[in-house]
Amino acid sequence: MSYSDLFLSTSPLITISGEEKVQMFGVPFDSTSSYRVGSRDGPNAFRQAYWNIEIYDQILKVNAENVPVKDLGNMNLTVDSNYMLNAVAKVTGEIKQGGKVPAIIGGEHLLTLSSAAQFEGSSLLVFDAHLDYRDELYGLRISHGTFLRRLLEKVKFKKVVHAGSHAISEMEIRDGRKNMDIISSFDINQSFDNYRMALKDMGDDIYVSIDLDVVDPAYAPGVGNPEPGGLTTMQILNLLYLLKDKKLVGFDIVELDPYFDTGITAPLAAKLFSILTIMASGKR
Ligand SMILES: [Mn+2]
Repeated sequence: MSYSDLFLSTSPLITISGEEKVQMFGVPFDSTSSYRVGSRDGPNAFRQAYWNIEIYDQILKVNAENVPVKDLGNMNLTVDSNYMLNAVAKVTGEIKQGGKVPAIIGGEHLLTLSSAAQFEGSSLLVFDAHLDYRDELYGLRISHGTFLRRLLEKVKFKKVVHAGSHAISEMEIRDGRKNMDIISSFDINQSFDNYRMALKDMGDDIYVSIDLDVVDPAYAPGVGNPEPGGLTTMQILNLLYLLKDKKLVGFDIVELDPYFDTGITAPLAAKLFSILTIMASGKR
């Protein structure tokens, strides 16, 4: 029996059959969420949106409906962080070992602590309103508000770039700066130059993690911790298109909370997924 047999169930899936490069799974987990819970139901809201948007890409000139994807289903429901982190590490590692690109839909950002850890030596690109670089949050050292600090304590990446921040603490920016390039949403709103420059030093292999709260609540209300001052939809799309010559080794899209969505955020998550899937499949 494989880890995916052990940890994943199958229910309405977005599999597009063929010789796939990308294998996705959902992580219905939100038990360290510090504000609005509900992202445990993000993966299925994402799938529903994915089947209902147009996924021909006008920039990449590729129809994502013709790009094979295997949907492995959702991880077993749990409220135990250690169970979730172990399962995500094992399944992500198994997908990687099989020569495929893991794509993970959250669920809260804590899952990235395990998924990105499978790609030591690659570069890490995080889009997030928050730095998630606290030492602890509400009594937890393992939390969606501390994951990036925990990750960088144990895993050595070639380079770490954090893009789109607009909700940070002084301690996080002071400590975080030592280990990563931090490019705020305000900076990006002025110019993409710093982002382009940072990408140059990242090498080819990049793991991408997108917390949907990097996008302004006007464009993405369905998240756990909305913060005003975020990117526009067009900005996040254009930032992703700049990755088209990179090799995406894995990616995740997290913090989709359907209970606060108004039909906007899930389709955005689906659109971001289709772009990353086309690029990760080498079709661009
Ligand atoms: Mn986050």
